[in-house]
Amino acid sequence: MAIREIVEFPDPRLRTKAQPVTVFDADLKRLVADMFETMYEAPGIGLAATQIDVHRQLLVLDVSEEKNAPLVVINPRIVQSEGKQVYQEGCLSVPGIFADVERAERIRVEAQDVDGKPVTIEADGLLAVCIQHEMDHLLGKLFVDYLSPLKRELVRKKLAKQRRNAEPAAVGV
Ligand code: GNR
Ligand code: NI
Repeated sequence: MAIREIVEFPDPRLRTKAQPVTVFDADLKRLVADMFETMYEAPGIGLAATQIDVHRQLLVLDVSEEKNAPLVVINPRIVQSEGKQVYQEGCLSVPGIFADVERAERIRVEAQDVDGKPVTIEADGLLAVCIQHEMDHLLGKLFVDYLSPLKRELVRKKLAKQRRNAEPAAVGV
């Protein structure tokens, strides 16, 4: 297992549209294991393959308090959605930024598990938010895209400043 580097906004690789997973083999299982390790270490409650520069329709989630409810979702499609909820979202690719986003309250998702077996997931509340957030990543979309262009520009500047302050120039001693 390995922790993978998480790509951050405004990196254009986050705009890549993911392709379906077609091969359910040992490589896929290794990729899923790396994604869980990367997500738990971050720590986050979800991770889309897009965020580690793998452009396949694959996401992992664990919205439990105890971090004992791992969920793998492959080639997901939302087949039903109802209601509305607003949740203050964050994103590992947009670190330190939080903003309210409106999404469906309840969704039904048809997907596949790591063996390729069809699964149906009924989700509401935070799990529904997280699945919709991750599915956006697979389309090259970020939660900051729901903000006004002005606010998005402020986010970009704040991230640039955070990076300047976090990474002092490497000078020898
Ligand atoms: O860790 C995460 N927390 C979170 C909080 C509110 C709404 C969505 C999320 S997903 C995020 C991890 C992430 O960036 N997944 O793509
Ligand atoms: Ni995210």
